[in-house]
Amino acid sequence: MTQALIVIDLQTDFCPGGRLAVAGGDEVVDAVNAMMAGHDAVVLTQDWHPADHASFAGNHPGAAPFSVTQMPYGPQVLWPAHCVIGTPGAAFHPRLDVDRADLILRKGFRAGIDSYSAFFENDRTTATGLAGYLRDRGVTDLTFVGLALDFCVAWSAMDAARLGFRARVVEDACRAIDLDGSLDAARKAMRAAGVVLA
Ligand code: VGL
Ligand code: ZN
Repeated sequence: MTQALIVIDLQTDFCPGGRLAVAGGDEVVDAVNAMMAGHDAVVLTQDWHPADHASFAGNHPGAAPFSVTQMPYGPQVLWPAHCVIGTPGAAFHPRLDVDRADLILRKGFRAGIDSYSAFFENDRTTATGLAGYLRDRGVTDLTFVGLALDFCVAWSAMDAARLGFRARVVEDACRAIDLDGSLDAARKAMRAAGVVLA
């Protein structure tokens, strides 16, 4: 058994004061740092969007943030602009132990497709390459922590389970956006997908 810790989007824009702040997002940093030592591999994901990204409400005239639009690949929440490539908001939380990471995986860099999951973009077919990386390293067991529990953490963990990894989410080391019941829905969907909620 080879275990990897997958730290999802622990970035300044998702922490209090950021452009898409998740309540208490910064509270998980110390717990996440402490968990790194207990894993054979540590992967950080980094939400990484160009300024003209299609998931930003500001790029859809008249659209309100947190409304839902139809993309060629299906429904998509329109977010406030966040994690724009090269901006301070896209940086990792300053206390996150970035030096300990084996791999930093950036996602969401194609202007036309959002990417919640660390494995597949939101069209559900464009792969990020993470599955191949983990398999090549012989990793079998994945523990997910970070932000946000009901979006990027949940989508990543469910994809992991579907791809045949053992997938576990440590909820204490996550925080949620909770948009219109999204947290309850994500918990149910994760359990149904075979993800262990710890
Ligand atoms: C996320 C919304 C948009 C996340 C990323 O990390 O959960 N949510 N981009
Ligand atoms: Zn994003």
